[in-house]
Amino acid sequence: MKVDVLTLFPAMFAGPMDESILRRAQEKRRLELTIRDLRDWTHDRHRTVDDEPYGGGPGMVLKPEPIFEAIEELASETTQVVMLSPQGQPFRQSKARELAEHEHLLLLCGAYEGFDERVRSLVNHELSIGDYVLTNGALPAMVVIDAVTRLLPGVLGDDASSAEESFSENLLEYPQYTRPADFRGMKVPEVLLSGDHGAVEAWRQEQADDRTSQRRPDLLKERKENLNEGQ
Ligand code: 9WO
Repeated sequence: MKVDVLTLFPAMFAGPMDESILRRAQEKRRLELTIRDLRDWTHDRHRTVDDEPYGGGPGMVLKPEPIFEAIEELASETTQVVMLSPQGQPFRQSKARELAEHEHLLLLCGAYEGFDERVRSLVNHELSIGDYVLTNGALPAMVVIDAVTRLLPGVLGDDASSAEESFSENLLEYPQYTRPADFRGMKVPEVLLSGDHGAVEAWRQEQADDRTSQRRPDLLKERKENLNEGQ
């Protein structure tokens, strides 16, 4: 998969995108990631990318010209243009799976007060990673890259990928433990030491259901609806 990122802050991507799974995915040529500075598509001495909002109001708005020129240069018929924005649909694992099926993603990172509305005419997906105020769209773009890259064939080992498959969008993970069995008097549940795989599986399912109903009843509701619909 090829991923191009259009941002005003390329340097923000240096650390996270060069470590761990994302680094290995690039070394294994499963991911071709290019971080691009939006200012490279400006033509004035000051490399202007923003301007005051029509109608007045605080802050500045990202101009359409540089973004249109960049997309027209970088996108092809196999490209999915993804806008990261507080106004986008919530980014979920199902969307990560959908995006992982495409050959080329072009991620647009917002800044200032956001994009000129006309940019949305070129966008295939508009995504938000959550309802909180951020500095710009760089971190959300990294979240999307991380979630999608893990789903690419050959990126995760077999065990990890099966763990990925076990993740159900509507169920929280069960509690995890590792050595020592007794840490400062806090003991690992006996069932996990029993060697009874059936009992372990049943305990994990029960724990996941309990944890989900206590912490995320919204997910449980959606899970029941999906099960009723036979999904
Ligand atoms: C404004 C806002 C309003 C109501 C609820 C949440 C909110 N978040 C923001 C916000 O983060 N403002 C922006 C910061 C202004 C445009 C540049 N910034 C930004 C955030 N670009 N993209 C994002 C973003 C946030 C969450 N998910 C994806 C992208």
